[in-house]
Amino acid sequence: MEIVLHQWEISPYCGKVRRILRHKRLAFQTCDYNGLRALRVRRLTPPGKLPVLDYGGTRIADSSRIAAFIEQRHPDHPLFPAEPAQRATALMWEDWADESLFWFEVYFRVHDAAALKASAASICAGRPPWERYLIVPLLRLDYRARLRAQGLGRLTEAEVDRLFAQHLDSLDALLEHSPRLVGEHTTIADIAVAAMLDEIIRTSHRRAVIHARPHLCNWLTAMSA
Ligand SMILES: N[C@@H](CCC(=O)N[C@@H](CS)C(=O)NCC(=O)O)C(=O)O
Repeated sequence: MEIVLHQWEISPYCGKVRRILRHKRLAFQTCDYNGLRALRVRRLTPPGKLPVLDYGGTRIADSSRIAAFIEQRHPDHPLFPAEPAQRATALMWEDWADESLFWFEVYFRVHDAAALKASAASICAGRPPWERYLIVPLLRLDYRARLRAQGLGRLTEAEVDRLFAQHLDSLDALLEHSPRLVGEHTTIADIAVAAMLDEIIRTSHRRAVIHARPHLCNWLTAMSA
């Protein structure tokens, strides 16, 4: 079965799907939409968002739908706990990572020149250099507008840092006495949260505040093993 992930390397949702496929021990190829190739994403799926997964002849968009699809086809190494309350908790974590933590990642990317530069290098890799001068300002403008609509974009950087630190403290406290966010084994909860933190670690100097939390740090290391 050929599996192709249509992605941007730096998209945390695409990172989430890479983690899902690795967790399931599934071989896959990636197809990047860097630079102006991004214009082709709408041909893959009308919402124009990535990740999109081609699984044999089936095309699935959206990381959560991809997770559910893969779980159904490959039940070994489950992503979703069988016990109903644990399953519900894992789904809530996934939603929190996708809908809340994601915006911190975006904020730290577009409000920091160094992080934006590192992201630009990835999002324009393999493309003619001039595309970077077109795409990066557009990306910055677009995501700053989305952040304002979402709400975080109206807060000062100090306030966003305070809220982020509070989330990290919560994660660190929860992980002090538990090896994973839900139960003993890796679930979609761990994968979704780690995928968002991965991108902050990759491009932002905020990686230091993540690494300062020992239990969170141990969990991230265990998750990457
Ligand atoms: N709910 C979707 C969100 C995907 C998403 O927002 N992807 C971003 C990249 S991080 C995207 O495609 N942005 C392009 C756009 O919104 O035009 C999922 O879980 O896959």
